[in-house]
Amino acid sequence: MSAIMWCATLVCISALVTCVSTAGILYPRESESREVKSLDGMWNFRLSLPDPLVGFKERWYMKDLSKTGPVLQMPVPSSYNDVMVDKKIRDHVGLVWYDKSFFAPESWRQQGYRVFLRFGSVNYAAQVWVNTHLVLNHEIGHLPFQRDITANLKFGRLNRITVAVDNVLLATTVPQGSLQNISTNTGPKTIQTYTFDFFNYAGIHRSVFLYTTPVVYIDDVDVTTNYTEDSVGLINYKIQYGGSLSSGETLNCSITVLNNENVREKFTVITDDEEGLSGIIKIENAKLWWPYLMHEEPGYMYTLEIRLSTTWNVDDVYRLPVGIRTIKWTNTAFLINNKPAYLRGFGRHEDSDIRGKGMDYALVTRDYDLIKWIGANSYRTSHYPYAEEIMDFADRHGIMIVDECPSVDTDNFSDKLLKKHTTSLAELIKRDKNRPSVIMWSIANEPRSHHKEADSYFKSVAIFVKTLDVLRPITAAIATELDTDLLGQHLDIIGFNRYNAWYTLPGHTEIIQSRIEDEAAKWHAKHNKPVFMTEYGADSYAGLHMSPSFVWSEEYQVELMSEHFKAFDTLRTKNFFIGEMIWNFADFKTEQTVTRVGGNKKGVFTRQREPKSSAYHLRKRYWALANQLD
Ligand code: GCB
Repeated sequence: MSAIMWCATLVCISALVTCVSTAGILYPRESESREVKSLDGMWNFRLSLPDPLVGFKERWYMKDLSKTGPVLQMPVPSSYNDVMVDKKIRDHVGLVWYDKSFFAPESWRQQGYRVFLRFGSVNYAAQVWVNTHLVLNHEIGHLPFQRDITANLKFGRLNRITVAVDNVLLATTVPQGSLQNISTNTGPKTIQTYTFDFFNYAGIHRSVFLYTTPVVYIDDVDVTTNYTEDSVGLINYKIQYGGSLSSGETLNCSITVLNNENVREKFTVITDDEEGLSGIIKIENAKLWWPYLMHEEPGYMYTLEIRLSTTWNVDDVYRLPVGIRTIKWTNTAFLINNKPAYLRGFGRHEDSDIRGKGMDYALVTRDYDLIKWIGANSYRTSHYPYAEEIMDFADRHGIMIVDECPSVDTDNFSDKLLKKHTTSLAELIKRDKNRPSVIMWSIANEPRSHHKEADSYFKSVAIFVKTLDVLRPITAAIATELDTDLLGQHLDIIGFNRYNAWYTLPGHTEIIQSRIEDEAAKWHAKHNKPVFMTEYGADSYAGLHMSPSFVWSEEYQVELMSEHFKAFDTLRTKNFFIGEMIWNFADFKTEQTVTRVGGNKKGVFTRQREPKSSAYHLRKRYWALANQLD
């Protein structure tokens, strides 16, 4: 199979990728006017073999997948290339096909509902048919996409959804990859290669929902929050509706505020327009959203109950969780509710045995329990947006999120890539803009930012993000050397990744303290901006003990951390250093390489979420820091 052929596969899938849409992408929530039906469960599944385009050539979307040949049953959500033991599936490069039948109740038609089909994430590119009609194209994994499919449904009968998923990564995808042709004893073969250090999991990774709305419906809501000195919480809101009003029909929007016990709050609304689509809500004696351990009641969330009434249609009701807090940053500090915050956190991955990146509530619950057990208050969604269900936990537990787009290891700075990169940020910001937990937008991880094209490329990315959100700072995780980096100048807050005594001079933990102190100070001196460490760490093989400490042992990981802690303690006295995020929360799978033993082992927890010695060590530090600072 030639590379051209593979490219054709992807182009075929992504040809209809449209510009950034202005429509909303609110998370589906049940209400008096909305039903939500999950399509999670077992789906039919087939690899597109032997010819990657066979599914298109034979038009598999026109019939039941099971009628096209032998199918497997694949769980959704999950990564198909982690679930099965067949190596052919794990290593498959190119298209796979899914389909599922579902029932669309006749009552939906009778009530005049619109029906939306929504995917939380399909990695990497997806094309979706409903009853043979092409309804959706989406490129870039980790982000939701949806469409009103009412016109394509058969009510009172079974319907079929078919999804083609393409996991190929190229120079113009986000993240990037390339294909390589190799010869094997069974003939030529194309393999996917990439530079990033996590497994290229693929499939339908998050929940698939059908949800209904009235004909005129709440399409999007924008909120920003503030508060006055006399404890009045202020919520600026703006509502966008979808659907069109008939001639002579009027519309009215009303809001109720509920506290976290679902009891109506004392509030007033001052609307900007006759319809009540935008305005300001004032809540007396408001409780602020605080990060974990900065307050005895972290993650306090109100609910905005939004009711959209029209003359002739059914009212639409949507309940949006909202936390009231402010974010500010100066040349030296990051402040939440006007109080300087120090980030005690992690880099993480959506990764676990068997399900891959498949969203799993049990795992998410365990992870947040561990995050709180260890005394952390933050993490970076390295290296892509995490599931909305995961972000909900962050809101509710008061965990601060550095929200990252899927740009990893960027080494070409073409206009085509820039467009996709900014599209990923637009979709991310649209999805997460209302979340109090999101404190920064991370626009990249470790781009080759010494290339001269990186300057104008990242200038454009930063300007683009500011057109969408001026209230949160922009950051990135920089690995380029300080002297040659061209990205830092475009950020509000500098994040830097360094692996002293690991990739650089392994075994020599004595280099760490002075190097980190020196480098962090230089980043600040160069840009006059707050600085935090977005990655440092060492692999350790759980259960490997060596005395004196030796690379890969639990002891070495602990020792390396201790040396960083010394540097961080000095830096904290210098007044520009705003946080530390160890790499990584838990061990995770990577592509096969001889530098990884069953994956990356820099976790302080194993993949099964059991603590290594480093977890206890970090716990001691994070709790001590919390007690000093909060
Ligand atoms: C990095 C990358 C991260 C890797 C890590 C490592 O700099 O940002 O994706 O996993 O190093 O462990 O090598």
